[in-house]
Formats: sequence, C-alpha cells, structure tokens
Amino acid sequence: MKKILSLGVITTETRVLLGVKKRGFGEGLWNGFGGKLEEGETVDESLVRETKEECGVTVTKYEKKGILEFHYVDQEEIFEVHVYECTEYEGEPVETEEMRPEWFSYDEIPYGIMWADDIYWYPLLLEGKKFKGSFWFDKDGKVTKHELEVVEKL
Ligand code: 8OG
Repeated sequence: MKKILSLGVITTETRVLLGVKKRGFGEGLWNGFGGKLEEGETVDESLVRETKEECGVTVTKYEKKGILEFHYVDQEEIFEVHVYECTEYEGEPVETEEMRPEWFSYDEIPYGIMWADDIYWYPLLLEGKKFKGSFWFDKDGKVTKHELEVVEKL
C-alpha cells in the first residue's frame, strides 16, 4: 500500500522557509510543510491546507518538483511524497502548535537535523531541477539505500 503526502518548500532567491516539527512523526526535525491527504482532497489541496495549518501562510504559486518514495523498516506502507517548490505566498509565517518556522540561507540549511534523505534532493530542488527517487531507512532513520534521478517531467 502507498500513502500519498504533500511536502512544500517555500523559497526565495536566497533563502528557504523550514519549520521544526514540534510533535508527532519527525519531531525535532526541520522540514518543509505538508502532510497527508484528507478524503477527496488532491495533493495540491493538501499542500495548501497543510502549509496554512503548519505555518499560517497560504501558498499561491507552487510547482511540483519531485516525487519521492520512502520505505521505512517498521512500516508496511510506502510513503509517496510529492515535493513542491512554493515561490509565492500570502500572509506572514507564524509559529503554530505543530511547527516553528524559520528562514535559512541556501548555504545554511540544517541538514544534520533534517530527514536523512533531504541532503540528497534539496540541492536539486534549489537548482530548479525535477527529480524522482526512492529512499530506504533503517530503524534509526539512516538511509541504507537510495535511487535518485533528475527527470525532464514528472
Ligand atoms: O501529516 P504529517 O505532518 O505527519 O506529514 C509528514 C510530512 O513529512 C509530510 O509533509 C511528508 C514529510 N515526510 C515524510 N517522510 C519524510 C522524509 O523521509 N523526508 C522528508 N523530507 N519529509 C518527509 O512523511
């Protein structure tokens, strides 16, 4: 079984907006904004809703840049995460119950406190590339195997 999730990275020319997750899956890690799809929802709709819930802004311009599959040892379900770059939004980022947002310049992205796959694909996203990949994690969240390719279209 596959579970589809959205993940949006808000970017400017020099910085990315990340949020540190305050609870639940991935607690303590910096990540983009997004999550599961509610019933009847499209991936785009989930991206917009989750981003608003997690950091208070409404993304108004976004493009799908990647599709990543995550395989975890202790979960039967494969997570299929649709990664978006969001370049315009309305509102100001605020801390919510779920996340605390902060801007990072491209050369200060805190990969050491992010999901272990992120260091592989953020650089592609920030270079404007599109990509597809799969990552396998061990029980400690380390990447044991991965496949990643740049694609013309998704
Ligand atoms: O609804 P919830 O906040 O639990 O959604 C999890 C978010 O985290 C969603 O945006 C997808 C994203 N996510 C995973 N796994 C991974 C991962 O291995 N790496 C990264 N960067 N994001 C992930 O669910």
